This record gives sequence, C-alpha cells and structure tokens, in this order.
Amino acid sequence: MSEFTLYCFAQSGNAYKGALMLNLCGADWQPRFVDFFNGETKTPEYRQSINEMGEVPVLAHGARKFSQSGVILDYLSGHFGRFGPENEDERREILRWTLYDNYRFTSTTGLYRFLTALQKTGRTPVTEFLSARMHGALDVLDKHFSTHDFVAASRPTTADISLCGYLYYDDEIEGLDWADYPRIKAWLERIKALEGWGHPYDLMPGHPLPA
Ligand SMILES: N[C@@H](CCC(=O)N[C@@H](CS)C(=O)NCC(=O)O)C(=O)O
Repeated sequence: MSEFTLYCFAQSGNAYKGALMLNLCGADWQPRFVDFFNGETKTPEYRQSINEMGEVPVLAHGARKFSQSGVILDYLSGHFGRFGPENEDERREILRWTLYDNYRFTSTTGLYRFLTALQKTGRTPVTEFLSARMHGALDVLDKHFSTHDFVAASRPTTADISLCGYLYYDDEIEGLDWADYPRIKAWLERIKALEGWGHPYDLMPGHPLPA
C-alpha cells in the first residue's frame, strides 16, 4: 500500500496536476482509476465516500481526502516542502495564477478538448466560444513568459504545475499550434526537464479509451 492514493484517470488534466506533483516530489503514490466515462463520479457511492463534488482528482493520505487540484497541490507542497512560496508575495502570486488557471485557463482548455477530442461534437457555437477564450488565455500566458521563466517565481512552483495540466495533451487540442505560442512551448520544455516529469498517459491509468 502506497503512502498516497490519487483518484484519477488518464484523460484528466486536473488529475494530472496531482500526479505530476507527486512524481516530481518523488512521492510513494499509486493511482486509483476512476471510471469517469462510465459515470463513476456521478454515483451516490462516489459522492458519499470519495468526493461530494463528484469530481476527480481526489488525493487520499492516510484517513484524509482532499479534492480540488489547487488544494491538492497546496497540501503536497506543504508536505514535501517543494514547489511552494518562499515569502508572502510569492504565496499570493502562486494563488493568483492558480485561480486564473482554474477559472479561465484549465476550464476553457479542458472543456474545449473534452468536447472536440473526446466527445467529438465537431465545431459548435460552444466550441467556438471556448476556443476563443482558450486562445485569449494562451496569449496572456505567452506574453507573461516574455519576462518570466516560470509563472509565479524564478523557479517552478505549484502554479506552473497547475497551468500546464492540459498542455501535454497538445495533439488533442484542435487548432493549437505552438508556433503561435513559442514561449509557452519553451516553458513546457523547462517543466519537462524536471526530474520526475512524466506524460499524463504514462502516469495515470485509462489510456487508450476502449473503442
Ligand atoms: N476545479 C477542479 C476541476 C475538477 C474537474 O473538473 N474534474 C473533472 C475531470 S477533469 C471531473 O471530474 N468532472 C466531473 C463531471 O463533470 O461530472 C479541480 O481543479 O480539481
């Protein structure tokens, strides 16, 4: 039995944030596959005993369970003393970018990819709306990297781990061309060079999806 269990599935960029953090910290962890595509997160059992919000990821550590990727990253950062702030300004900067990621970046990128690559809806007014929001957020991030190597400090923090959650699935994000965002691409390579980095499909179970 490993020290940490991450409730996850391979296609979830939100779960990947937790999996990547665990791996980068060299944690003793195991994935627990959540059968999202067959409705496990909607079952009363899941909501009662794993996460009342009906979402992945959930981190179990001993008797404690944590949901929301930002909380999971914060908990692990405190536990391992890695990828956290060194002062109050950095703490707020990490929080600022994590909130931006959750409400603007991951929410649009993740949903856009879910509809186009996984649900295969084709182009619809919803995907057009999400695509425009996603590109707007990518512009913000790419511009930020003209003066920063990492998002919230001079070294990688949990804000980087949060924001990169969906970007290693780049071949599944229709219309995304790194030539338009070269600084984001270079930042992703910097994260990839960290010891313990792994692709989401190598860290979490459930890929490929059954036909
Ligand atoms: N803000 C949450 C988002 C989590 C989330 O949206 N998880 C998706 C999978 S990537 C989920 O479990 N959705 C359940 C559903 O839509 O029913 C986080 O950062 O953990």
